[in-house]
Amino acid sequence: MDMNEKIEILKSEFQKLSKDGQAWVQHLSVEMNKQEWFQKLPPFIQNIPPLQLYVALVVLFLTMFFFFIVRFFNRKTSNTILLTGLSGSGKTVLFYQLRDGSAHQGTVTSMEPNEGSFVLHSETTKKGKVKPVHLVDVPGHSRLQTKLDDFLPQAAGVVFVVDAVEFLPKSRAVSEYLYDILTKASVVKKNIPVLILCNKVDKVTAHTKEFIRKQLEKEIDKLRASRNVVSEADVSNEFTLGIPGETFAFSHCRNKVTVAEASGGTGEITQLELFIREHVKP
Ligand SMILES: Nc1nc2c(ncn2[C@@H]2O[C@H](COP(=O)(O)OP(=O)(O)OP(=O)(O)O)[C@@H](O)[C@H]2O)c(=O)[nH]1
Ligand SMILES: [Mg+2]
Repeated sequence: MDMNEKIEILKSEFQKLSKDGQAWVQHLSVEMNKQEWFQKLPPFIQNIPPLQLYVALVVLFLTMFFFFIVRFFNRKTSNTILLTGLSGSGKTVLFYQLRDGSAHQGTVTSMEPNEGSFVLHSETTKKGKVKPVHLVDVPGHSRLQTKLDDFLPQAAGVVFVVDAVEFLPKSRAVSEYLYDILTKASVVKKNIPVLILCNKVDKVTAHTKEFIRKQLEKEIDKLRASRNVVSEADVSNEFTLGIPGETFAFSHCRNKVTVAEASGGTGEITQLELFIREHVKP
């Protein structure tokens, strides 16, 4: 073996050694990381056999998945729409328009919720199977407004009917009732959509929906200030409305709040039907 050959062999040996060394150092640092990570876990977990740990994780995941599915379908399958609003705003007339396509002249102040499950009158000519809507007309009389709480947990949507003709003299009472609905835990937590329906637009003296929306936002802003003072004293489960420090707007609500027009008297209820079918799929 000449000198050159010896040098070559030495070189390759050295290269091999340094490669092994590098790999060994890498392996060591990974192992150390693993151990450090493992040591950070609480001792009782370190003592659990890995198989049990995996089973527990799988069970936890499946349970979460199950709850998610149940919630998802519960919400999607609800077909209840509530008609609310002050007495005389025209809820019962709207109820009959939706069901029969006629106004049933001569309705009186309702004393009981008016309930029914049916396919909307305008859809009766449609071919194929249409999912019925469960409609509840909750009386507007102040002593009967509490009936609303019985139906809210199952609601897919709430229609808040406002008399657009007699709006100004009643605007304070209208705002108070709407404020109560928008701050209810069952509405906020379940993100129930609310449609403010300005009714009786067949009359020339009816206010526009834009005017009514602005007035309501102003009134609710005032109410918010006065009610916040009260609710600091007695702890209630109600939610506060809007963004603190900003003038109230319906767009600040977590749930969707929209405004539309209708005339139960003349049967102009397209926007109402669209809202219903947006939240109760046919
Ligand atoms: N001009 C006009 N009048 C209407 C309209 N809808 C309802 N009305 C009248 O408003 C009055 C009250 O209507 P209702 O449907 O009984 O009101 P409600 O909201 O059910 O009232 P409560 O049952 O007391 O909560 C009736 O005299 C109706 O004829 C409408 O679109 N246009
Ligand atoms: Mg009624």
